[in-house]
Formats: sequence, C-alpha cells, structure tokens
Amino acid sequence: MQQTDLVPARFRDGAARMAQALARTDKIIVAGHVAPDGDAVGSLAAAGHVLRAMGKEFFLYARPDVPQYLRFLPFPGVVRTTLEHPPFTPQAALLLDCGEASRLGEELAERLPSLESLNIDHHLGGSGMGSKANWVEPEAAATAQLMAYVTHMAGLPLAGDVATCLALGIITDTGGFCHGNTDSDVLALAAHLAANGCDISLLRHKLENDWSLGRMRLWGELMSRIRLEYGGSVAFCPVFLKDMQVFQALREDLEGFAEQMRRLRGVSVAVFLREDAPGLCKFSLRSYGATDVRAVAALLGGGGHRNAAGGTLHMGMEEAQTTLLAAVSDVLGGLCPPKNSTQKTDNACAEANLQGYSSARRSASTADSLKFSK
Ligand SMILES: [Mn+2]
Repeated sequence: MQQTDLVPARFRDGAARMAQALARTDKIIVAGHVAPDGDAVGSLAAAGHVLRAMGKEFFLYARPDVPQYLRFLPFPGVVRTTLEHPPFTPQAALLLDCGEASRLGEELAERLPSLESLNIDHHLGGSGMGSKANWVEPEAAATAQLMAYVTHMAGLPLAGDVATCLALGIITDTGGFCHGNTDSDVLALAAHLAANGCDISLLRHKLENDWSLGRMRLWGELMSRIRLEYGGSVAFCPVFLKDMQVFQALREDLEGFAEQMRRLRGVSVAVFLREDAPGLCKFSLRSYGATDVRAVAALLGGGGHRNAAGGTLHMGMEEAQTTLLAAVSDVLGGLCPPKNSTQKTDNACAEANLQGYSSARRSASTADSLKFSK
C-alpha cells in the first residue's frame, strides 16, 4: 500500500485540518471522556506522543483516572487526574472521544470557556465542542482511527509507542475487529500498524487475559441473573453496589459484560443497568446491525453509537429498570411484543425457542436424528 492511501479520501481534509490546527496550538490539556474506555485512553496517549514529537507543551488528563486494565500502555509521561496546579498555564484543550459536554467532567467543563478547544470524535452529537477546530466523523470506528490519520497528516510515522496506543483504541472500540464498524479502512490501518511493529496479538492478550478472581466470579453471578424480556428479544441484567463489595470488584470489571449478554440467541438488545450510588444508575445498551440503541439512549438523555450506547438515570434501580425497558419498547417497538407481556409469556417464548432449536437440530441431519430423539 502506498503511504498516500493510508488516509481514506473521506477523512483526508479533516485530518489535515486537525494536524494544522495542532501545529498552531501550544500549552495543551489532552483529555478523553470521563471514566475513559480503551479508545479514549489510547487516543489520549497517542495524542501525547504526537504532541511531544511536535515539540509542544502538554499534559494528559483523565477523570477519575486511567483504569487499571489500561495502565500497561506506553504513556508519554504521567496522566494527571486534576487540573489544580498545572505544570504550565494551559491555553488549549484537545478533546478526544468525548461525545458530548456532559462527558467532559465538571472540572474541565468549567475551564473550557477560557481555553481554545480542539475536538476529535466519532460520536454523533459531539459536534459543537471544538471552538478552534472541530472534527467529528460518526462513520469512523474509533477516535483512535481519526487520531491515526491526524498523526499521518502531521508527517509522523505510525510506528512504535504511538502505533500501540492507537491500535488499543481501535481494538477496544471494534470489539477486537468484530463489531459492525470494522470496515476495510479500519483493517487497512490495523495492517499498517502491524507492519510497523505493533503486536496486535500481544495487545489483545494484555487486554483480555488479566482478570481478577473477583471479576470472574462477579460475571458468573451476573450471568445467572440475566432475564429475558419482550418474548426473548431483550436481555436485561442489573448490578447493584453491594455486588461490587461482595466480589471485591472494580467498576472497570464490568467492562464488556453488556456485549456478553448480546451473545444470547434471539436477543436483539442487551440492557445492562449498574447502580453507582443510591438514586444514581448508569445504563449500557448493545445491539447488532440496524437496531439503533442510540435512539433509546437519546430518549433518556444519553448517547453513543447505533450498536453501543448508554447514559445516566437519576433514580433508584427499580424505577430505572421500568424506565429503561419502557424506552426500549417505545423506540424499538417493532422488535418487541406488547409491553404488557408477562414473565410467564417470556418463559413460554424462551421455551418455544429452545424447542425450535431442538427440532432444528433434529431435522438438520437425519443420520443424527435418532440420537436426538430420545
Ligand atoms: Mn470511541
């Protein structure tokens, strides 16, 4: 592949514009969204490497902190968790993967009006946040993908530590190159990173095979708690504050659980509800293909992407559960039977599904049918 092909035509202008804007900016706070995920942290670290190569003064900032499971990344310096006593007087903020103003965190949001801001994001709805330069591409799989194109357009090599940080963001936001956002551009970029020394298999190993026993046991408990709603088309699971204490688990230990729920046969939407404090819940929604859970999240004041969205509900768990399931039904009613379907109906449907599966297995092979028929 020629170097010029690395940045797809649809992203070239935006990437060049952001590279130029960065070149004209100094004394920068680099920030992802609060409670940062792999894409936010990977983009944050990569941006730091880029700014260092550009000779800029900058510091990295994450609230409340970089989660434990991402601390193996090669960061270009410490990640600060507060904006008090900065090493220099910041003039600008580079915002990465933030989605919307509410995800900046209070501390940064308060200071933002007095700073120039540059915004790089792939969430729908985050388009207003860059006062100096703004680049939002909802078609991009990850902010790290966009950051890679900025790096390239700035004339810097996509190799070494910056490649590792970018690959991490891409891997996490594409679910390890499995989600519907994994297009040929993403794979071409990943191939370039791999060809330039990035060990993608090692990255995935570090991300996926580092569980505490508490996390494993918590997932076991939560899996046994999953309930099917709306005739089996929606999977629901709540996790309470006391669960985290019982299993000595961290909040980041829940990362990925909603995706697990989506593995269930017949389930179109996975709904995961987490109690953060009495009267304060976070919800995560996952879907597949054309089923748009972002629309459900938006109805409840949240945001995200078509197949992965979430938000906050200021209410108790029971009310949150009712509110969430009603919103799923209201927005995605086509996939759900009427709202008044009872638990008994759900069980009957689930059983019917199982029977359907058995009979499909029986008819799949006449040679095997005797073994299944007993
Ligand atoms: Mn992202």
